[in-house]
Amino acid sequence: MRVLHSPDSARHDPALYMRRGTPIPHPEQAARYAILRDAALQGGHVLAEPGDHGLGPIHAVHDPDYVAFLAEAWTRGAEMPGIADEILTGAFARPQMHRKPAGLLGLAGLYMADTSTPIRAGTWPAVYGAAQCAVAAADAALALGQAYALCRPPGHHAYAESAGGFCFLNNSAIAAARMRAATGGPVAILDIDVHHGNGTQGIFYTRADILTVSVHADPANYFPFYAGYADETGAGAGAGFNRNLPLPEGSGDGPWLAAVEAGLAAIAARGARGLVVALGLDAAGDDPIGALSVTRAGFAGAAARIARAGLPTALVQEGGYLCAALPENLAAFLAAFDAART
Ligand code: Q9C
Ligand code: ZN
Repeated sequence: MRVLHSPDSARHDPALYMRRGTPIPHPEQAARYAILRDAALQGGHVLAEPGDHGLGPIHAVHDPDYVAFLAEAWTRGAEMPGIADEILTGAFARPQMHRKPAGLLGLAGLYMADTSTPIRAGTWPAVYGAAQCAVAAADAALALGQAYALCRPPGHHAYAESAGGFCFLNNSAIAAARMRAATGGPVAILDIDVHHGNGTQGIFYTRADILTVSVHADPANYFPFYAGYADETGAGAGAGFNRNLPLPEGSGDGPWLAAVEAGLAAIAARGARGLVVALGLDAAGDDPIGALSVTRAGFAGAAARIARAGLPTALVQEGGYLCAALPENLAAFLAAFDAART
């Protein structure tokens, strides 16, 4: 398996995160990058850096003003008196409030959904490098059959013009748009992160050429709360091209793999020419912020089923947080995918 990774990923290292009223060390830590990279290396996979494909593939799914905000925010930090290591606000625009302020603090609240996405000195290089990995993995998947993008920070909670849920640029959406352009489409995204891929759903909700399918813990009492329900099936030209498969909290391998199979059946029925897997590993039973109980064998089973779909496949890293199972589950997924392809 070709592994696309960017050392700049380690330059975004958020410090704290408010969880249920308590500040905790931010779960999406820079250490994830080296842990996932080393797991891939020890699995015998071939590591490569992505090259620079520019802003074009990013602008294919994101608002240019939002991208410019991410790229420039840290250099405008002097506009925020008292700023230390992070640009972050506690005041957020509501849907009824849609004026765009000039100042940096107000822009942060316009372009962010929550307090999990602080912008630090190294955030933009990390975010940009992760997006480049997604682009290069899409290209490699079409050339070689499959590739894995070790994207950090993750992306699937990012909408066209907002950050949230540890995500800034939607790496999976960027990869899918790249495959759509190269193949003529249609292409599909199968999101198996424990959290609903709300940003990805939002980006493609009215499009028929990029089918979005997400398997996740029921959002009725779990992040991202406000999207991810089974009755969200797409709108306009995209009606019927979004599929949500929420599972009860605590579900294990049996129901999770059944949902993955249902997602793959929906994708096969639409004749997709390429597949992006939003590969969160936080459905694991011992993930520190997870809500499902998937085992290493479960991840291997999902990988084999996905590989057997026979599509050019870009695996794009999403969530999956620090625990003993994290590198084991990545290694198991990549090994099972390769085994089912040979
Ligand atoms: N008390 C990804 O896995 N945490 N993002 C909500 C509420 C937000 C996860 C906790 C989780 C975001 C890419
Ligand atoms: Zn997640």
